[in-house]
Amino acid sequence: MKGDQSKAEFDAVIVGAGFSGMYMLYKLRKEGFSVKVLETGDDVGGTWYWNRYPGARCDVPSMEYSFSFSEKLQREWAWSEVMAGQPEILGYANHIADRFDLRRDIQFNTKVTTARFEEKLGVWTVSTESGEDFTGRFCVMATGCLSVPNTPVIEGADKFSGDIFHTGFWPKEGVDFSKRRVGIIGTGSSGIQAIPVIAETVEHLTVFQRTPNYTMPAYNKPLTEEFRQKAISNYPEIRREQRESIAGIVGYGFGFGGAENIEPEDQILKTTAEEREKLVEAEGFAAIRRYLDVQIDPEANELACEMYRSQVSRVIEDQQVAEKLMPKGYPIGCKRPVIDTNYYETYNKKNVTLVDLRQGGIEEIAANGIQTAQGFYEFDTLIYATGFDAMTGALERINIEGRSGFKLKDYWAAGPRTYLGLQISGFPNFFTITGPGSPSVLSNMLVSIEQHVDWLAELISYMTKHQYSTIETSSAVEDEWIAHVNEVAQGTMFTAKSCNSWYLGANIPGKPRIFMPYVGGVGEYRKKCDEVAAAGYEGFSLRS
Ligand code: NA7
Repeated sequence: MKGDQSKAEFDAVIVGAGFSGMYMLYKLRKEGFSVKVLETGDDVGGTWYWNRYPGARCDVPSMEYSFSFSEKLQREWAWSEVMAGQPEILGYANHIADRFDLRRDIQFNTKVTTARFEEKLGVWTVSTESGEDFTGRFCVMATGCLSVPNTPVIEGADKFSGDIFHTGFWPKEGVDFSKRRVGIIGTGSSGIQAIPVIAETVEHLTVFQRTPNYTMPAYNKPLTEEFRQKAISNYPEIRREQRESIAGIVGYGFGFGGAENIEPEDQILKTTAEEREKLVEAEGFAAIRRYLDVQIDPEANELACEMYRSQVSRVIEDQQVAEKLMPKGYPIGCKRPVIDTNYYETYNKKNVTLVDLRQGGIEEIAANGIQTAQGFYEFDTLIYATGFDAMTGALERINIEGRSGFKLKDYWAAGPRTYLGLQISGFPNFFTITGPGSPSVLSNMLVSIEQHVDWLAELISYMTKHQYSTIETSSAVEDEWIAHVNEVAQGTMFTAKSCNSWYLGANIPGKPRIFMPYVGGVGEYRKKCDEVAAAGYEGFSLRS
């Protein structure tokens, strides 16, 4: 063991074998450290392992939603579509595991229940549901941001007599929907992706919508070999731009339509109603992506919302249904943008019923359907597309104890506190990959994962070389970082008063309303992390 400075069995124990856990393992192993990865599932893939619902697809172009750390890997993996579907992304995760022989250091079917810092020994003991203990000098949480499905508490839920599924916990063998009458609750990304695909084969689909969403057509299509080769030869530039960008996405040669030629002077506030109407007629939803002021100016945003609603009414044949599908009262861009394929068109099908819960909410779930204040809807299969306890959920479900038995769950009772989304005061040698306070879910996750893992691997090598045994941040440093995270989020649509997103924890009853990710951009964030490292890990105390 390279860093054998303590009584730990491993240099690092990593929790989770999604993309972040896999890359952390690869990187640390390459540097000569001993690593054990513990994973609940029976294989790699994390989010893409669990979210197997029909229609599950990435909302980042696949050439960009890929790792850059291996030139061979990025040349040899041939994505088949502009936006890859879940089976292909899971295939990519498996390919990485095979190619770099990762599975030999991953223990599957292993649920971590506790991670405790043993102060006297200076090691982390990570314990599992089956009673095993693993010790590491470092403990790295690669537990994902959308890994704890949220099932709302609804009266009578246990009385439902048919099959029940959650999009975030979909059965491996899939579900045959033919001859089924299905009820689905939720119209976030998962619902919006699943609804059109399920509607294709189902006898009848009833959609229970609490809040209509803003969603843009994906314009997904097959990737040609010619385009792929061109992108590969441009990879050095694409990767550089990704790292310096806001969201880790260049949109190289893709664009969702309408957004390619935006100029800074393109402002919706400068347009007339007729111009806007003409544009929507010509370009559909894509017209709305043209304007830069929409993200920062509430008045501009409302004009974009009007354009959006006018396009909804064009696509939907029954205007009563169109009215139900129109988002109102909150801005475009407050929630995570949804990208869809044939979502609105689905409501023109005869076998699809939309229940707008704003006109009478769910009262209870019965054995054979849902009773709402506007009537009873009968079906035999229930799907929850009700999202996740995002960003903090997976961490708070593990009993994490730092110095003096200090519990993370207590420390975060009023909301998550971190320095750079990487470390928490009172928890030495403990790290979170893409944690709250880092760009994480606001960015291309693969870009952010690579940056966090590279930074952490360099830190662990530095500590080993200089014989430091612990690294720890302080609550004062956290305060400063949190103040900065809040400052940059102010004035954006993300934190608008009328916004209730999972970024804010607003989807989970009782969760503190805190804007969790860092909106300053992956480029700025990377710069900050590099400066911190260059200054001898400023904001952290290193001890021998
Ligand atoms: P989301 O975006 O959190 O969406 C969950 C949906 O479920 C949303 O429409 C909710 O309505 C709805 N919901 C939640 N609880 C209820 C109850 N009790 N009754 C009715 N409707 C309910 O989760 P997704 O899985 O779709 O997407 C998460 C991310 O995964 C996504 O952003 C991508 O990054 C990938 P609400 O809006 O709260 O009224």
